[in-house]
Amino acid sequence: MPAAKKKPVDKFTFGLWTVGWQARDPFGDATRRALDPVEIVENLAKLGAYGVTFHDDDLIPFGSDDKARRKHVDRFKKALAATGMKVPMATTNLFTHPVFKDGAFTSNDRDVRRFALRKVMRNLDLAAELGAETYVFWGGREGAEYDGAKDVRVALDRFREAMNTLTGYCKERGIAIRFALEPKPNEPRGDILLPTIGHALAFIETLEHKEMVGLNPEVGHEQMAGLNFVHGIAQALWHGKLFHIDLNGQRGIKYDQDLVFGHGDLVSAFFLVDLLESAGYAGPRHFDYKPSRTEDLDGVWQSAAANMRMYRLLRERAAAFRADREVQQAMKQARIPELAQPTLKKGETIAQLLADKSAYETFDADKAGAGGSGYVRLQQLAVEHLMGAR
Ligand code: DIG
Ligand code: MN
Ligand code: MN
Repeated sequence: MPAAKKKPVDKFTFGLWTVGWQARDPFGDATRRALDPVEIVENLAKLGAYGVTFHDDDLIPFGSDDKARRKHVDRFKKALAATGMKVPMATTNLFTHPVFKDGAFTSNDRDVRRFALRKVMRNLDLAAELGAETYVFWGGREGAEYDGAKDVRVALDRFREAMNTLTGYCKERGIAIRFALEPKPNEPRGDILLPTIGHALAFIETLEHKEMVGLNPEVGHEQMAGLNFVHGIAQALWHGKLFHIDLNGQRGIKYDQDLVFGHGDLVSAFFLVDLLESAGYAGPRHFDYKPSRTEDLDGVWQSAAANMRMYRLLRERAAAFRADREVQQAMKQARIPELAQPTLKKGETIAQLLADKSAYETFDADKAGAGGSGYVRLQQLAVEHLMGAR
């Protein structure tokens, strides 16, 4: 397989577990053969991807001895070198093996918790060896099906202890990597701890090395909870905590679909790209999706290419939307630029506000409430750009 020729302009990355998913689900066997990590690296490089990401077990089968581990790593590194592919992010599989069936960092079984910490430490060393800048923590098994099974207050103590221990490990070892928590409300657990961006942001503030810890939000995960992903990303950016992002598609509040990016709520995907681009988000555009179980291997590679094409198309359309004079005019009419103006005048005191009769005593609330915003016209312009109708 020829290595990728030109250096990719976009930092599009994929998890080994995405295109490598054999499409086993709770109701059916695999419909595809396993893909070797080297085959994945070569195929994604050919499609123009920038890099790959991995869980330890995606690359090194669980339980491999050190010799086998080194062999897997070395052939992976050879493929990376041959194709120029990068590894911007790594993470740990703390959810497949039955040992984690009741969680990893928050398992009631203390020995499991200690095993989980050591498993992450080993993979943090490998992440550093491969030059990863971000280390993701998706707590897929941290949770419960029954409220009596887990005292969440105590579970959060253990989760915080794990984070403090692991950030301490990185500091001790001089591993310059940032942690990114990935929230999800449920599945595979009935309820997962730190279920949304909001919960995770609050939790991060309690950590010993909170400056090292941010977020890796996933489109479908917030949408599974019925939340607005664009708003969640905006708040993550506002906190300076958008360290990484998992892009995919989700069609409403149901099981985690992990569709191709944009194949779920397309209008939301349009405004997400508009936000990421206008905010100058410089991190990888990481696709954490699953090629549908109905697809063969040709379909797998077509789906990978579709993710990147969707992002590029949406970026073009969002730029055209912003450049459209009619849109700019509609934004002005909706007084969107005015929101950026502070409510108080520079240096205005409480006394001065209280003395300003126009702010209350003579304020005409009926007149102010009568005006129309023109948001619908603005939305129509956005959707017409999205549809290529402008
Ligand atoms: C699922 O959305 C999770 C796992 O695939 C992985 O731990 C993480 C990395 O992006 N996403
Ligand atoms: Mn998902
Ligand atoms: Mn994810």
